[in-house]
Amino acid sequence: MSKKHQGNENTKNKQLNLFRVDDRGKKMTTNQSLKVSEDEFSLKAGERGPTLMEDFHFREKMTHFDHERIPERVVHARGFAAHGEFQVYESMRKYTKAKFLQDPTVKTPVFVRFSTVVGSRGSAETVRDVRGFATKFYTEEGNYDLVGNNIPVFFIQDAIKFPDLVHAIKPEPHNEIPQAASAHDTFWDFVANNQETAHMVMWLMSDRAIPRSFRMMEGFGVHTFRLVNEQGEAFFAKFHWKPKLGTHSLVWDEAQKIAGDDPDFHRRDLWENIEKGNYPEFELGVQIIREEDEFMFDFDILDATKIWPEEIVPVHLIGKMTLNRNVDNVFAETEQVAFHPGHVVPGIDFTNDPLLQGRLFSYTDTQLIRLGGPNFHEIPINRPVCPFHNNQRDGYHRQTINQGKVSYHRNSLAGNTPTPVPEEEGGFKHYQEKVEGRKIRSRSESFKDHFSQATLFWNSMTKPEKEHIIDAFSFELGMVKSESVRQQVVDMFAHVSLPLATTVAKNIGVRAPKGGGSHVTTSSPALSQEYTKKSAATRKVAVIITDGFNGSEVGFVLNELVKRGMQPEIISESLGKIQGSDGTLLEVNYTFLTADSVIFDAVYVVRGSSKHKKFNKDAGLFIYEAFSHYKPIGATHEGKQWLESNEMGQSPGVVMADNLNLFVEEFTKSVAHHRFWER
Ligand code: HDD
Repeated sequence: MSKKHQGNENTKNKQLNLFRVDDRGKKMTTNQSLKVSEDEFSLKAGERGPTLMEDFHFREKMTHFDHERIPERVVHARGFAAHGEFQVYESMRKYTKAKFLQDPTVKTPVFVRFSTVVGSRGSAETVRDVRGFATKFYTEEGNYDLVGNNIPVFFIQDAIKFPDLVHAIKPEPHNEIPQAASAHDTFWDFVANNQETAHMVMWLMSDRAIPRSFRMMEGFGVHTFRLVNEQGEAFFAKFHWKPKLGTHSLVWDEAQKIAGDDPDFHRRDLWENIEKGNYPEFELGVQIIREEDEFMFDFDILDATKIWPEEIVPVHLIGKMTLNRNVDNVFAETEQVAFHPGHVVPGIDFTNDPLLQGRLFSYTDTQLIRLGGPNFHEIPINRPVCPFHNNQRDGYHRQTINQGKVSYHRNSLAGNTPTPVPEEEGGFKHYQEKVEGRKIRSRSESFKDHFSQATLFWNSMTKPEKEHIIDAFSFELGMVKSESVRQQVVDMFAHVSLPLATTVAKNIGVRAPKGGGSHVTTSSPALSQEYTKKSAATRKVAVIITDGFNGSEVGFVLNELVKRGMQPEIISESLGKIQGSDGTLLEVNYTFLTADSVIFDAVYVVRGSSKHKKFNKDAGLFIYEAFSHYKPIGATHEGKQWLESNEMGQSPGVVMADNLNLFVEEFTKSVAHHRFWER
């Protein structure tokens, strides 16, 4: 077992170990294990002659290369994943018999893949989009997949519209533009003509769609699922993931710049923090509604465009997931993992949500083409940690060698095995919901209110959050060429908020909506990110410094920041070392060429006594950009004099103090505060 995996020997990790190969220090062979004597020159008829067909080594190497790619996911193509473990806080016996939710001492291995939805596999990560949050629990009763997003509702109510939605939001087919963006005609045409999208679009235009980090976003199962206990009682349930670091976002200008600066920003952040031991933690929350209360609400609980406001149905935190290990190989694990909302365990069941019902078909279907056949469950990352036995056989890439001649049920030759398992012994039995109805293609009346919760969301935003939503609509619709579509969207969102639609109309050059307005006056504070957890832990601080700084004092501050969990990085004119006035040497991590302010959460300006003109210019631009993105800025020593001499010095979130202990305390608080919108 390699060093990376020592001390992390859960059932899944042990299983994966059977498949891991380390090629380092080994002799080269072909795939048939024939030792290779030459790998640089193909076999030729004479040194300047043609390559020979006989060259099996060349053919094998080239053929394998030619077939290296598989189709990317039709949505959620760009993703990044990590391993971890989940533990329940206390038994959930009252609601569900799912084994992994019973015993607080049991650690269930998990694999989580985060993703954007629209962009292709190589697209930038900080684009405005929904983020996928898919978790595979390797339980002792088989795999359970919670295939969620970072937004708790969805665009459409019925899965039959999914291909239309995706065609509308993906790059337009005639020129394949724009990549990884919803700011174009076909998406907004879809929105205006499918008004069930209203609620989700409000979330998409909010800061939720540009998360600061995968580690700082919520996850939601979206659908109403069913929990079933040992006594056969059922409860409606919604699942939530709550990040321990709180829910935080970027600002739009910053997100766009990062997309160019570091298209891998989110995966780098996840990868680096796991490597450093800053393991991301998410608490699992459930909302429960009793069966008899199904019709108590002013929304239909089967409608995936609706939330259950947390103030009405509280979220109970029932356990914690910790992501503590990066993958060994992105293709083998992240790319080949196959999620499916239909992968359930006894105690977790479905409802008639028509979006969920359609998903139950789509995921296996897509894996068949993407992973090339029906045996994708045998790929190491997809294998359950408990054995599987049935009469399914053969197909592309079959690896299991099933022994014996019987592959059918019922049989006498194998004693009628494998045997179905009665429910009392752990066999999955579908919840026996009574269903009655005529075959019909239509939408229930109870699904037809598309605007009330969109307004609830709008009402729940703080002033800066509302401004960001207006800006986002104005940007996205500003990119729409069809004036008719722009007008339709404005008229539609007038039913969510008249002030919102009127302001946007002005920004995008269409007439103000004639009708509209909403009667909804309630709000749900849980929807605003303003009230989320705030912490300075793991925040990246850019330290702007050059020669001639006060070595011992700056050393003290940097140490204190690290003690408080922050990650300071030294930025100066060139790589190498800078020297303090007392001879202290500091290693430079980035130059102004290799790092921009957008990849940091905060700036600490020290400066130093050196008077390099270029340093002053580059540092000035760097600091001002961070300032304009509302970021915390701290300054001591020469940096302080510098900030005092311009308007920034007087602004909120700019911390300066002569007393260094006080400085560290105040700066830590402002880093935890994340952004200072009042600037
Ligand atoms: Fe989906 C992938 C989440 C609706 C069809 N979906 C996919 C992934 C996530 C979600 C996180 C990526 C999984 C991974 O990382 O491999 N999808 C959702 C959520 C939805 C949703 C939260 C609404 C509540 N999806 C949805 C519908 C359909 C699909 C209605 C089709 C009927 N989704 C797919 C898919 C994908 C997929 C085409 C592409 C790759 C894959 O499944 O494995 O089958």
